[in-house]
Amino acid sequence: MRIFVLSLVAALVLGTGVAVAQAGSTLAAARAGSPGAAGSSAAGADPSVGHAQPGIVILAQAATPVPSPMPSPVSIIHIKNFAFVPESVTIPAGSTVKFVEDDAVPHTVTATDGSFDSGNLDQKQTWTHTFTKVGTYNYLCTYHTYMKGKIVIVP
Ligand SMILES: [Cu+2]
Repeated sequence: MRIFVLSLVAALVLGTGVAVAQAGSTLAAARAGSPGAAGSSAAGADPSVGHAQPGIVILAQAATPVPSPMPSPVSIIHIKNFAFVPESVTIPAGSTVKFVEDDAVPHTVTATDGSFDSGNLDQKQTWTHTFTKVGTYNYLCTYHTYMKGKIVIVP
């Protein structure tokens, strides 16, 4: 009986020892594998870093055009005393032009090729248009066709 208990205890101890040894070997295996795993994950991280860097570049590229249209190209053309002031502007593609109607009588901003048309603009009204394509845009006021203007969009 006592021997059995002792052997049982021994078996438990041994079993625990085996379990510890197994856990230890598992840890050892994990440790042994971890440099390889770390190496492979590092190697795997390299492509992801490589992807992340172009992604950051793309984000930077995407972020650059977002602020740039805001500070730079909003040109203001006043409609004043039956004239567009300035009569001619040269601005880069993507620029937005804001027309400000200063006259007491209504005017329009109408492209001669029909590519844009503000419709009726009363005093103090504004109208904006963004020019994305390079080209020369002649426009006039349909109420007073002698009122002419020109917008040149350059790359
Ligand atoms: Cu007019």
